Amino acid sequence: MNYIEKFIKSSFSIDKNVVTDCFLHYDKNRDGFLDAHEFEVFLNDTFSDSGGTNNIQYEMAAAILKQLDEDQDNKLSKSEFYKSWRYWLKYVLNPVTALLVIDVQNDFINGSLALNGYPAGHDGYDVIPVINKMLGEIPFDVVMYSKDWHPPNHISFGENVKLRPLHETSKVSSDDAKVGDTVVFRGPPITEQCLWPTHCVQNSKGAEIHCDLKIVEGSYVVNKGTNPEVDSYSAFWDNNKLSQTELVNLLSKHHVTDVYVCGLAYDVCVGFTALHSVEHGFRTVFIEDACRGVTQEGMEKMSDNLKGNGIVIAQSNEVKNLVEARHRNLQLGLQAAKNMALGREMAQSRPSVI
Ligand code: VGL
Ligand code: ZN
Repeated sequence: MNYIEKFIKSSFSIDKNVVTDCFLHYDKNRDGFLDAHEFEVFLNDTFSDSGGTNNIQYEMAAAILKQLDEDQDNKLSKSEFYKSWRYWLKYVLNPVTALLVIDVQNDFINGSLALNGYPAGHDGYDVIPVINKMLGEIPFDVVMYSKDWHPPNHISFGENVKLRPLHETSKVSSDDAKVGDTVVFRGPPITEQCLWPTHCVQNSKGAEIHCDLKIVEGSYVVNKGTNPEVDSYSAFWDNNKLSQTELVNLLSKHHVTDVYVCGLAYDVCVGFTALHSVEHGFRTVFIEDACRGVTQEGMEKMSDNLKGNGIVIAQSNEVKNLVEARHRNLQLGLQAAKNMALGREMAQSRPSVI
């Protein structure tokens, strides 16, 4: 057991003596600061999973230090360390987790938009046993299922292309437009739209969550894509970012820090939900083997996009250790540090109340 493990249990109480002991342990040269090297050793102990060591990249350590280091002198004072314990390490060691299960609906499995008819040739059904296993074994604090939930006159349906005028920049005319094409609607706002077959129509059989998916007690369902004028790949914002579902409020109400996403489809709705999740400041994990996609190229592009935005790509067999904070991932550590720095900046810029 490394030194930091001994402190984990006290991380809720944030006993000053415990924090001081920890600080002294890592302040090897006893100068009253954790310098960049000493901090790296601390990170190495904190972010190793119980099994082995996890090689801290130097840049990652520097990036985390930069966020925690209030006066930017490239070392942590005792007071900066206390604050970091309270507002950063606490969340690293005790995350509040949510699993978002995106659009595991009949239409994407054996209905009008069944993934097995698309270039990647994936079978949407295959996510179900993977997700059910996680739901049975992993103590997520919150579980949420999203449903693509379109009205019959929805803008994304190929058969509706003539319901709205196209913009002059549209490369395809309404007479030629077919499913699979991308058109541009005049709006306002001007809206680029990939045309899909009619799918997930509200209250239809195709819009139901597949009956083999486990629905846990106390979970939530969020509908998306309900506005006929705009598509919504993400379960947070619509594609034009004009409105949000209740999802972010729901997660905030539960004090969720970490969002895990899975479901259908990798390169469309799961991917965009993950991107918006990290944009909201949630530490975000994309569970790759619990997703299936539309095209190989789309999935590769999405994967790069996710990584470039600080989202952790994990496999389902790694999730339990992450959720229980036995495995502590550095990238997620960096996100928590950024959130702490943001909170500090907001507190400093807030006008004081008289
Ligand atoms: C989706 C295409 C159209 C999805 C929804 O859930 O990934 N894809 N609408
Ligand atoms: Zn849709």
